Amino acid sequence: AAIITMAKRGAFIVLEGGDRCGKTTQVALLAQALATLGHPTKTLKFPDRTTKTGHVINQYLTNSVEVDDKAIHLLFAQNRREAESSMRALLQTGVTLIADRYAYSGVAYSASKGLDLTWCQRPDVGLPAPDLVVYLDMPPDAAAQRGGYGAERYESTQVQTRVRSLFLDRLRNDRNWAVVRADQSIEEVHRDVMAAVLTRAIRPAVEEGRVL
Ligand code: T5A
Ligand code: NA
Repeated sequence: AAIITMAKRGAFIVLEGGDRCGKTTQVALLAQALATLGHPTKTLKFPDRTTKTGHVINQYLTNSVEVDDKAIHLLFAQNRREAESSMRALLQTGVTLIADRYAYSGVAYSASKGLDLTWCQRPDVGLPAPDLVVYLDMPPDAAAQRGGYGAERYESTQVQTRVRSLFLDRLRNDRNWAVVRADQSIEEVHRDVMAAVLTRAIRPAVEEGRVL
């Protein structure tokens, strides 16, 4: 039979969680593992602190400027919007995208300050939706023990507790979410992330290479 060579859309995977839960570590390990399995892979990080909006966001997070709660919310959303067209182009050419935070962080952190949840969701409407969100769940007390914790704006147990409960609400209500315990060793977290990704975002290799 003829082989149909239409490029398959890449998978879009997001890792979410509270501060210091290990997202950056796990995004890198996941990207490496998927590349080894033959999937062209690209990683993204939100906020992207390298753009103009990212520069202001970085100043805000490091407490060197104050910005109105609603205004900074819109700036985080704009920072994602800047990446939209390149994300779509990559997915279309078959690249698997792995994002370190996404619009869900935008909603959880802003809503934790008392902003209306529906209002918080609005500026991200229309962005590509992930195939799978892996939520790295970390008790705030355990996160506080990790290196570097406490340096940035939202890194307090009080804020992290509110953020976590907003993430857990989302997890309960969205079937595209999977939860992984983040208070395990790096290798154990990676094993659980891989299991979720291979069963729920990437079709198992056995299916892909199916023969008669
Ligand atoms: N935010 C973000 C908003 O308010 N609105 C938005 O729209 C968005 C997108 C910046 C902040 O902005 C907020 C949320 C944040 O408060 P960020 O730049 O992603 O977001 O900052 P963090 O989430 O704090 O990222 P970190 O780099 O601090 O933490 P990670 O990426 O979760 O964790 P990682 O991998 O860097 O690990 C942290 C430390 O723990 C160790 C690592 O070696 C490192 O030292 N570690 C482990 N130690 C023991 N066991 C493990 N399993 C470990 N895994 C990692
Ligand atoms: Na941080």
